[in-house]
Amino acid sequence: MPYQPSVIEPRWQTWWDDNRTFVAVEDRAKRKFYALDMFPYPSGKGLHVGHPASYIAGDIVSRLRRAQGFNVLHPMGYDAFGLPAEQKAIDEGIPPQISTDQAIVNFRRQLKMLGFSYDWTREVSTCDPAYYKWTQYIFIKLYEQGLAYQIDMFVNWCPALGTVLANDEVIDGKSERGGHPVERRMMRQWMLKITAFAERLLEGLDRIDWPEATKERQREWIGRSEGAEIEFRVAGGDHVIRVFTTRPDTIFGATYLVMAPEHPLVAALVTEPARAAVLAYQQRTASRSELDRQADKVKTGVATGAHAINPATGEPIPIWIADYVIYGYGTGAIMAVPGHDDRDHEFARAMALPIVEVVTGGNVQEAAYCGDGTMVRSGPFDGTPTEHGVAKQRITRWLEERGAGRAVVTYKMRDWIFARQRYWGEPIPILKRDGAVVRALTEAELPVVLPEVASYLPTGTGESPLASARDWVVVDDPVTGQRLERETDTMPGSAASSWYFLRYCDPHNAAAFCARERSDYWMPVDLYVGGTEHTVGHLMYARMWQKALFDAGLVRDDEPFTMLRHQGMILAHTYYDAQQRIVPYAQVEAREGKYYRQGTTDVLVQRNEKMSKRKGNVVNPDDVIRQYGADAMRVYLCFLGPLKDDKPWSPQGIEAQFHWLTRVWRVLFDDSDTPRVDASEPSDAALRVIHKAIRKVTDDIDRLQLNTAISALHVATRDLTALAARSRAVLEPFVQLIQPFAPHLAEELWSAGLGHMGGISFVPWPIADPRYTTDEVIAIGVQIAGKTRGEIRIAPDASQEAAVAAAQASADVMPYLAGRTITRVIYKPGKILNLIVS
Ligand code: ANZ
Repeated sequence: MPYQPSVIEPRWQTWWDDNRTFVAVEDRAKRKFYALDMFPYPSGKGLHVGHPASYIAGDIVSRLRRAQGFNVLHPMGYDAFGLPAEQKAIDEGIPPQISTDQAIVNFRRQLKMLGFSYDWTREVSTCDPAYYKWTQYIFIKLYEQGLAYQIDMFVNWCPALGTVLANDEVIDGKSERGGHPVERRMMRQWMLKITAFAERLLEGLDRIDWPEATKERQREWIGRSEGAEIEFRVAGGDHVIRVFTTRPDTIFGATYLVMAPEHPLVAALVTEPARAAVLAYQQRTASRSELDRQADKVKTGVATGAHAINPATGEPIPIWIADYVIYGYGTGAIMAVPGHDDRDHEFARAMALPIVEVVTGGNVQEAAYCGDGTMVRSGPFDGTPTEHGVAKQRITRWLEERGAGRAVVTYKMRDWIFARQRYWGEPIPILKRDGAVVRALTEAELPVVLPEVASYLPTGTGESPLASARDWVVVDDPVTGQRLERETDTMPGSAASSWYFLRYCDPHNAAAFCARERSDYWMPVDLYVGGTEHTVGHLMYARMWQKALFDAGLVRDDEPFTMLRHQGMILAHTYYDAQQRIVPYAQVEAREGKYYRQGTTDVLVQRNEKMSKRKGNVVNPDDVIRQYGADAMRVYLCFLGPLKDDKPWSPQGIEAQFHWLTRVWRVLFDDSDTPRVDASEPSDAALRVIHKAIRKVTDDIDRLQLNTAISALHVATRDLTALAARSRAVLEPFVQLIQPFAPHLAEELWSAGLGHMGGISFVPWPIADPRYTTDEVIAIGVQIAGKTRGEIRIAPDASQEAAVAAAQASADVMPYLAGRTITRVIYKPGKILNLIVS
């Protein structure tokens, strides 16, 4: 019975299931460890190798922590609502519930094949009414806190998808999914007030162990700006325009004022002669996205004919509208200071508006000067330096005393659009009459279950397909005694994933989304592994929900994820022939650096690319496991490189890892597959090998440096093989070190090779004995041109560089090297160093 993954892997998976090995049970006497993976969207295509690349890391840490005595929660589930299932329903007529269930069956099978130590009894699926009842419940909690509200607003409307999209679902004016054009449209939308948490979302980042780049992107997305809100009276009327500025110290240089075209005051103050041009400009910008507007090279705009009084100078300045001013940011209006702001400078040049220097340091007629300097042409402030914000503070106070301004903090982030006009999502649990909210449902009325509909097609009117289920929509409400209508919008994809980590703590609770004592025990998550693409979506939303639940007294912690790590993308080696055609792996023959040969003539170029069906370079986990086994796949994905890097999958690489696992097998079994283990005393050399490996592998898993942990295990395998180690005291810890990476093989070796019953998962993790991990030092002779001249004390496996350096530093040898050059080195580690000099 040589190493046969196809035989042992299914056997151990069944054994783990039968023995409930990974079922997590709350136990206050034990320290807990919560390892969370970003749950997959169960697509019809099945698992992508990118999924295991991330899940393996969390599994390895979970397995280490279990052996270290932690009570580990390691769950898995499905983020099952979403557009692809709905698109399939439209295209193929298969109801989303059915195609999603089929996909889940396939995902579960594939995940189980990989030997993950998930507690499968805690599996959740977000489209299950028993789950989304609680998503609806949390929505109601948010509504009760004033955090869910409706507003008429400009939204990203995608006609092709028939739905509104969030800003992060729109890329370059096109929908992220499908690449359809997106336009601006005024619609009534459900919103979540994430902006109310801006300051806390920033502050919390200082308390969590996340990659710095990820924190920085969240900070940028929140976009905190300190500045002032300043009031400009409109000349000849009662209107007041408020502007937001980060440079109040430049107010004496504000030579015009610009409002966003959609600013509601525009209609009230526009003069008759300008009205037609203003209207035309407003219509033109209405359909443009914010991104496009800000990217414009050439600034456009029109004058309203009205004027405002600069509160600092008392002078009238013209009021313009221009689309470089965004309605949703600050106050939707700016004081334009062309001398010191680039965009204002461009605009002033284009429209021939005056440019005034109020801070010294540049030539403002040529270009805006944005640096610090001394205030000039600024009345009582002349001579004030602008550094360190002193001038800003003084001028803000001065304006405040005159009732014209105040210090404010503004954030770039917007509230979260929380409605989709689609079918396959959680119905929003609200009853309305004539479009206005009458009441939120109560917990007892949940879940609001998705009705069956005749057509999943978007209605195109902006209403979701649910609107056509009239029997479901119309409710004779016992509470109000009125005939009401259900909200027909559904929640966005990011709703369910904003709290799933709480449900895992208490997945079968029918009376609460998660009992407080359960979340108190398991939360916060100790290790969360997932991709960077969720940085400003899911990872931000989940933090907000946690804070809202914290405020409602429903959870203890206000940050859900203590430690976060990212995994990179798995790329594919793709081979092209001279005609740029893709060549299948099987036809690729000899390798010469970056070039490969097909048959005898063609030279192929290999590139690392994103896997895609179209390129035919997608790696299917089923095929890999069938050929090499799950353990080889797990080990290979770790060995590819640092977790967070993008790295190419290579078919040759996995074969090498399969061969390594075969050698691991041979450490425990001889050629006739008889266990080698005996009760002999271990040799010093073998103890050194194993204890060094224990130290390195443990440290590396802690730091998620899985590739170097595998290298250390390669070395240990080689050395134990060379030493023909048989001692139980060495072979047992060796198999334990293999366990997190290749758990099926380790279980087999633990039972068949070492004669244990009861599995390896909870056997206490070995501890490195420092007596065997500190390097041994021995004396070796140093010869100069064959004559012994002295001795050096170095490790028996020290490198040649280290040996030469030691010789050069030795008092005995040094005189023989003075003024000479070493021309050749003959080094036998642990024996002799011979230096040839000239
Ligand atoms: C006058 C000024 C003078 C400005 C100057 C800058 C430099 P951040 O840092 O991104 O917050 N601004 C304010 N609201 C805007 C809006 N709705 N659309 C477009 N631009 C807007 O930038 C704040 C600055 O961006 C504000 O300060 C304002 O221009 C502009 F020498 O006011 B400033």
